[in-house]
Amino acid sequence: MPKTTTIETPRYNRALLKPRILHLGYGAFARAFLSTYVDETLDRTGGDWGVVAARLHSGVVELDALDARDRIVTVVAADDDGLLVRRVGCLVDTSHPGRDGLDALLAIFERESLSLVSLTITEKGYCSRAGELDEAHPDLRHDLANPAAPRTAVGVLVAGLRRRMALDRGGLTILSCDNLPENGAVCRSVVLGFAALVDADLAAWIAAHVSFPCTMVDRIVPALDEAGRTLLREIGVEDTDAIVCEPFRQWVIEDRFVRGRPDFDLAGAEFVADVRPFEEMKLRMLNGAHSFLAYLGALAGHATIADCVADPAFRDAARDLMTLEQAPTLAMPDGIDLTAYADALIRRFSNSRLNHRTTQIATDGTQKLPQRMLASIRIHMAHDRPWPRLALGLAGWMAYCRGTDDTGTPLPLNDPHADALRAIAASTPDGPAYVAAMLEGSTVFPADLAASPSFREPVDAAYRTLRRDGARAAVAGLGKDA
Ligand code: CS2
Repeated sequence: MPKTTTIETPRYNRALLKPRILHLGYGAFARAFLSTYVDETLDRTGGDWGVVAARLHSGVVELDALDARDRIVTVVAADDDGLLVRRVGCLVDTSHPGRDGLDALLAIFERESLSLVSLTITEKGYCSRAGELDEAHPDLRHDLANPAAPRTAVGVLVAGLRRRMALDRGGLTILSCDNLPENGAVCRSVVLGFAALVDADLAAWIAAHVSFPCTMVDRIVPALDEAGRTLLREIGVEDTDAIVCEPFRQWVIEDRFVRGRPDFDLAGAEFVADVRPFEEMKLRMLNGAHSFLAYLGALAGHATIADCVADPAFRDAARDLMTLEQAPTLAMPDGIDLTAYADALIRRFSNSRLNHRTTQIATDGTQKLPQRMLASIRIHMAHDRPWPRLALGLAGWMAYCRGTDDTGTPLPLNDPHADALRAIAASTPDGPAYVAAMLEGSTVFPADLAASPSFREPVDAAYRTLRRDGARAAVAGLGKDA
């Protein structure tokens, strides 16, 4: 049993809540992150900031389960010191187009009370390419041809805002909570890009009335597995979709809300004028190290991030990646100590309660690698500095995409471009020809990088070492000749 278990329940009057926030993509992260911040703010202030939890694709069963228990969400923050169980009460409704019809979801945009639409739709949900609307995206093409019956979050946002404009309900704030650099700007660009293609007046109205603050979000929230369920049973939590996550959380937000906002700072959020340095720090140091450990760890047979950092070779390499190859690319405001940040991350990664699977973090590599690794590599290339750990991280992703670990055990490949990646692996023998084909055909590498010998050579060399020595030895060898 854990050392201490504390249970918190809502202290505010749930009867006062109204649908003021619509959250699209209400999965594990949103439960543990957005709802906890809203809930703790309500504890301090009371008020009417209720949340409607929406999913667009999967998730009907989870939303039904939430409705069945009065929409109380159980979030368990766990580490080796103990557990904090929070019964989150801020949900006022759930919505799913596949269950309730699209009209019911779009009607929420018509509500006078609606002030904020928050998003956790993952990197791929933005249907963007280099920060702009990817008009070739198959789902977007569907939505552009059928703007009243959208499938994508971007199409839903534009259709919802159209309803709002038609009823003259006023603007609102769209708050991206995904791990993308300048997530608010990307969101604005895809929403305006889509709107401009379907209705120029709507695009102008959105530009004038809707704000898209950028945010940096951070809390490690693994998918719940058997170990998590066992822990929940031990402490008497019966919700099958309760969340086990780390105690740490950080939310840095640009304070540009056009229709009010909860005082999230009372729950620990930081409002700043420019989120960019914090986003870059988190994306490169935390998420970059995560991806490095995920691909190379999975190849070496490590099931979880905690297993990786229990292995000294991986722990040292992850810390060196952060301090030697990511921190030097960052320009932080005074008072931020990146070495201390790296040490804190290694401690968070060691949380043995979390069971954060390397194969979970390995998903969607094509969407993650640019901001987690390529951005820093460009900076090193411009300064003529070596980047062996980032190169090995990219090589690890390429090797992972071939579908087996170093002992031949299959690895799951989940990625929007998985078919194309599998086709490259199937048609190219492992080795330099495969690296070349991935550099050119995987959609990850911009043409200028893929064509640059000073980019190709380190990746190629890292891949050779990885295949010759295996992932563990390649990771252990990092820094030996530095
Ligand atoms: C992880 C993130 O799955 C992943 O790619 O790197 O979900 C990570 O756990 C969060 O960003 C932590 O805030």
